[in-house]
Amino acid sequence: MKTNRFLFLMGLLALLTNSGAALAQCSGTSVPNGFFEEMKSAPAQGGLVGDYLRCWQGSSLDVVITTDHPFAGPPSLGPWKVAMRGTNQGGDPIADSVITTSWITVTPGKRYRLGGWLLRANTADNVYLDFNDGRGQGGYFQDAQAMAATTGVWEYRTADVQVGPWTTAVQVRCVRDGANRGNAYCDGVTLFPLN
Ligand SMILES: [Ca+2]
Repeated sequence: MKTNRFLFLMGLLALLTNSGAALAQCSGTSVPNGFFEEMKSAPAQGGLVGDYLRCWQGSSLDVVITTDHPFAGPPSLGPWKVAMRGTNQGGDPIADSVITTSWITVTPGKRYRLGGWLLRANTADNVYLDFNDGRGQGGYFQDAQAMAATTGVWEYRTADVQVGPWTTAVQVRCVRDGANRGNAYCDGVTLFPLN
C-alpha cells in the first residue's frame, strides 16, 4: 500500500509540475478555477485564499483553502475547497466571502445558472453563492442566491438570474453571513447559460 501511495504522490507531483502551461485563464466565459484546485504555489496543508488560490480573493484572514472536511460525493471536485472560518473555529464574527478576481464575460440580457457545492456548519449562518449583489460590468441586475438549506452535509445548490440588458461581465462569489458562527465550505462553482 505504501508503494501505491508513493507512486500516486509521484504521479500527482508530475501532474502539478507539468500543468503550468495548461492553467486556465482567469478571464473567459466560465468560472475560473471554480473547483479551487489551481494554486499560485503549492500549499502544504492549506493557507490564505489570497496567497495560494489562482483567480480568487478572500475578504479576510478567515478565508482559506483546505483539504479538511473530505467530500463524500463526486471525486471530480478534487481535494481542495474554500473554507470561511466562523467564531466556533477561531474566526471573527464578521461575514466572509470569496470572489473571482476578474470578470466573467456574459451575453447581455441572457439567463444564467450559477451552481456549486456548499457545506454550512451552523444553522444560524447563511451560506450561499451569488453574483456580488448583481454588480455587473455595464449594468447591474437582480441578483439571486444559491443558498445552503441544511447543515453538516455537502449539498449542490443553484440559482438562476437574467443579467441586465447592458451587462457584459459578472463576478461570482461564495458568502457566509448571518451569525457567522460556523465554518462554511464551497467547491465546484460553475456558471452555465440557459436557453
Ligand atoms: Ca475542489
